[in-house]
Amino acid sequence: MSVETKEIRNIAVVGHNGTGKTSLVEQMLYYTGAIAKAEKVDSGKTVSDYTEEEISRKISVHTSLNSTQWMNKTINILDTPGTADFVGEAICSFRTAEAAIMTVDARDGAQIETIKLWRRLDQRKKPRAVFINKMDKERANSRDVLDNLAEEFHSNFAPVTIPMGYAEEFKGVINLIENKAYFFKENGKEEVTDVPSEYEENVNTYREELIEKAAEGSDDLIEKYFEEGTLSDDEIRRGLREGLKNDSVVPVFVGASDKGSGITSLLNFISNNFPSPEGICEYIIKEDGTEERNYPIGAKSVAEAYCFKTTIDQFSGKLSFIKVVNGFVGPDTDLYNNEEGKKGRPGKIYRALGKKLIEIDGLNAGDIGIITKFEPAKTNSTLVGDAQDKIKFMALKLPQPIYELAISASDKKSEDKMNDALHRITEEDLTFEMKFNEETKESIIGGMGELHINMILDKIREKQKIQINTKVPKIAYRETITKKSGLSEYSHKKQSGGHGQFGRVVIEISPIERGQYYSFENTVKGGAISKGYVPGIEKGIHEKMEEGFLAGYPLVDIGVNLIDGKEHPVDSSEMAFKLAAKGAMDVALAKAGCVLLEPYCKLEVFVDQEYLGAILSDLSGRRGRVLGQEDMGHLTSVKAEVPMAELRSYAIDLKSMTQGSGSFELEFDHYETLNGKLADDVIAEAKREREAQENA
Ligand SMILES: Nc1nc2c(ncn2[C@@H]2O[C@H](COP(=O)(O)OP(=O)(O)OP(=O)(O)O)[C@@H](O)[C@H]2O)c(=O)[nH]1
Ligand SMILES: [Mg+2]
Repeated sequence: MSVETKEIRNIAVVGHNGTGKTSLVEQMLYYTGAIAKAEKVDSGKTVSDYTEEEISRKISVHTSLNSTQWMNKTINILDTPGTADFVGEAICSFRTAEAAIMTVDARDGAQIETIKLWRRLDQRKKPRAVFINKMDKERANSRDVLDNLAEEFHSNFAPVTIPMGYAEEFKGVINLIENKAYFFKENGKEEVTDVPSEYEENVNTYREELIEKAAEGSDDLIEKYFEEGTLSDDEIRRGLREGLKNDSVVPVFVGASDKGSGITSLLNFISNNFPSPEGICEYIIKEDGTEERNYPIGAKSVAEAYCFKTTIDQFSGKLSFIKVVNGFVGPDTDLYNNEEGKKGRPGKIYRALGKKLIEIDGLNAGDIGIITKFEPAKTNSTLVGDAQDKIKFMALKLPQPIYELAISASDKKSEDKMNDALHRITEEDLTFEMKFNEETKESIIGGMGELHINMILDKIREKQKIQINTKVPKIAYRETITKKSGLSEYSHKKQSGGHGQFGRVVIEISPIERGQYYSFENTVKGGAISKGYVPGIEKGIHEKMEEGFLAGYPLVDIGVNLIDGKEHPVDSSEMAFKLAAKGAMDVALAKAGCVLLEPYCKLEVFVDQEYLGAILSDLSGRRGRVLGQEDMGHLTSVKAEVPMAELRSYAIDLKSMTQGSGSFELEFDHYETLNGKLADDVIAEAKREREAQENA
């Protein structure tokens, strides 16, 4: 049934890979009665990891939506993958949920993805809690993790639950605000008791810490705490609730998610203290194109929603995950995608439990649900109930692909199948890109890492029964000139039977500003060339610019001045002038100091400090220029400019240099001149390829 805005809790469960997010969600669903039995991830039967690739690899790959009820609240839980290759899925969940739960391994504290995800949450000022998981493991130590988190992130971490024992001795958790002990029962739910006396001292110490941190939630509580040295139970709750909402306090829970420990306290806290969507501001795009976070959920009655995720389900077809920001969206609501001029009615509205869809009567402001086969929706689109409504919600900000491959199939039919399948994936997964590189004539796919790309290709190979070949993409070098050519002339003459061909062109070429590509000036005097032949000349110049001069890469940033020429009353034609212009370009280019340009990327690498030295020396070996470094707890981020040619296997190399822990972001930045032996190699390689093609 539809739920009032203030009764909704939207939560993104995020964290380093393998820290127990899916297990935690499974237990939350079990405790709240949404499912009859909690399964282990390794069994391949959890609600949330339901796709083939998730079951076979035992990791989450997609964000799943799971709705359940607890204490009269509807909790929409987005279970996200922790593996960096699928960060796009985590980002779409941040955008949508009002708060996050970060799972942290009780043995390891903040790991690389914890730190990176934390930074992403900081950028969005997203309220968050921490769940310190796997207390049942050897070496688990929640005290160390709390200290480590405080050191890494400088937030006010307020312990809400603390463990009773650890590793084999782990018995459950004590809830410091309820003052109750929750013993976990193997394959059952938690048993609540009074706090056993042996833990009293521990409880008192941690309660002091809780009160001190909860006070940070609001100015009047800080004052009261300073004056009186303590807070009442109600004030502690208020401090946590307000502090969580304004991101000044981070409540911390402990447990063992796949044993079902620590779950009740977390659920109680979510229902009582996590923010409802009511009045929380969404980001919109203003008319001038800038973004603003000033659009409170539930402030208007007209239906307004956005689509934050699309998947293609083999049975239900296209599923659009939507969040309603205002009004009500029911099966009969007219929804317009005004940007694309499309309109439709959802027909049916669903909540979800992983792959299971549960039909409901509709979604109020703040709620999240799914509509099927709804053509007007695609990821990032704004959907509104009024054709005149111009509101536009901000699109997801996703990182650029960092790993690219050139692909081809064995024959035309397979190629079509491959392209269709890949195209469908680009609709679902906005961190996956597919393009044809005009300059290198290759089909390129790009994604967030080797795993991401391999998984997509494996799936297509298997489903479509086609062979897909991959290779390292060619670098899109370019060519340009470094000086003026001086006058350069060429005559195209041919005498064959009847009409001959004649055209003479005199040009001068000169370098123009980087990024301007091409300019053309006609300074021919006294009608030496009729106007009608000039388009032919420009065509010839364009063709030459595309063909290149040194190594077959496109020429750029060249200004051409057409100075003089000659025509013949009978033998001249547009074609003759085109060929003459190409010839004149060859003459000019030979005199204009032609060089290769190579693409450079802006690179940001995130590594543990212990690998910093190795990373920096590796970057200099890759001709990189380090622009700066920034400490992020025990991680360091290194920003650098590096030639793209040196980064083609960086996704793999960085993993091996950092034992799998390092990661990076990458975007194309600019072109720079390539000289010397490296340039000679590129030119020689191009020549070899040309000859091989000619001989083939
Ligand atoms: N001993 C123990 N194992 C756990 C606990 N929680 C999860 N695990 C195990 O740790 C592994 C990873 O758990 P998942 O729930 O898949 O972790 P995740 O964070 O969802 O992983 P990704 O989604 O791939 O990032 C599985 O084998 C779980 O059974 C726990 O509290 N104790
Ligand atoms: Mg998972």
